[in-house]
Amino acid sequence: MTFSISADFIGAQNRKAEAALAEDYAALGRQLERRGVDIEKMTARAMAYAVAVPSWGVGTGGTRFARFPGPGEPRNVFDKIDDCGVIHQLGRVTPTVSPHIPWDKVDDYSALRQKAASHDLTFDAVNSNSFQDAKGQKLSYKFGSLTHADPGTRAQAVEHNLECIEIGRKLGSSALTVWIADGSNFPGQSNLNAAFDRYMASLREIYDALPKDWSVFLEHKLYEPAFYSTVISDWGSSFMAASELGPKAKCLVDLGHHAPNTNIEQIVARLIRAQKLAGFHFNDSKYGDDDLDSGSVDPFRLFLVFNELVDAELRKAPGFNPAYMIDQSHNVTDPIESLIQSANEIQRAYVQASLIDRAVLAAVQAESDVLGGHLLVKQAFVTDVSPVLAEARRRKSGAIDPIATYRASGYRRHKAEERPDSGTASAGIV
Ligand code: LRH
Ligand code: MN
Repeated sequence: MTFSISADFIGAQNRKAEAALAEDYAALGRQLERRGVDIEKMTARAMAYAVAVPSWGVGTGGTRFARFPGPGEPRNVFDKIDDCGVIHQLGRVTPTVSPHIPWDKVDDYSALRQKAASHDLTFDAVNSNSFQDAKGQKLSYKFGSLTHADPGTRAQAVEHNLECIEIGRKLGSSALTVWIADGSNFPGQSNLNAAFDRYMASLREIYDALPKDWSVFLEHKLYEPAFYSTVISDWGSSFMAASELGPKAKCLVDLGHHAPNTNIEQIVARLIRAQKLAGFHFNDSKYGDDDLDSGSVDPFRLFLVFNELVDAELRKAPGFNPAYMIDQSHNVTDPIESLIQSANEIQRAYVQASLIDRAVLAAVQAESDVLGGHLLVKQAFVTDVSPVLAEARRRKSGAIDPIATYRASGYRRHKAEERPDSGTASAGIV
């Protein structure tokens, strides 16, 4: 029998924190009431919010230089689902897992689905992978995949994506996320226009194979691993492709995939207007695609993205139904703690942006009252909504203080005993 955290243990931990929470919640309630905000409405929104965790995020991540596995590393996707289960059990805001193929390939997908269900989890968008050569693969993706100059290699990559759709159907997913590393490192290495044409031809085959209620999420990225040109490098290329493909194709925004200081919230506003916002890969970064914990470097940027999302939600923007997913690499922290905290920071940005009275903001903007508008937005960002987030967890039988409860449970220590060290330290993101 493997170790799991009991509901009684969480309850016992919560009883130590309930009185302080009640006090903080009441105080915040009074503060918000003076601002015409009903704290119960905010708690209901927090309880309704959900973000997916990446299956690949519960193992220790690495860089091209090295990866330093921690104790009790998940050995396979079933271990990963157990760890995703703990993140949801304590935080109560991550009911779905986004799988990655072939990293999560198994023989019996209904067994995997049942395993997830045993943790109240379901599967979100499936990620294909034609940026690595899988074991036994005939043709290499060294020089590209869906846009490779060789038709055989493109066909192999298309076939892989069709296989991902089949796996997703078995897992109950309804979307395929396609990020490709295709690009070049030298001017003259590839024809920039022809590469995009090849991308469109390959995506057309994938798009036409999508089941009726499915979507394909196109993920753009400025650079890495290609360092001169990347075929789908920005939202413009992604939007062009999604528009040519059709209504089932939308643009996925990974926060780390832009040049430093890019106004990502405006890209989000544009994609919402065009009904082409697929959703997000949330993370944070200071320089490149650092895949750091959401809200850990620039929480104001995350908040400003949610300011656009909540505005769209409340004005009932047509076609607005983004998929919220985390995509991070946990190189120096316990991945479970990082994902609990990151989901909390994403939920925090959603609640903070919900504090803004949109009618009042529109009125001051109509008056070109510059600081008036800024102060309304800033006031929401500087409001500590922690009691709302903790109360939402308590009401959903989660942990008032999930990180402290996780540490007190000794879950990682138990997993270190149950999961013998694979001892295979390698380089790379997983
Ligand atoms: C590419 C990316 C993509 C995933 C991978 C793990 O940088 O963001 O979404 O497939 O990370
Ligand atoms: Mn991503």
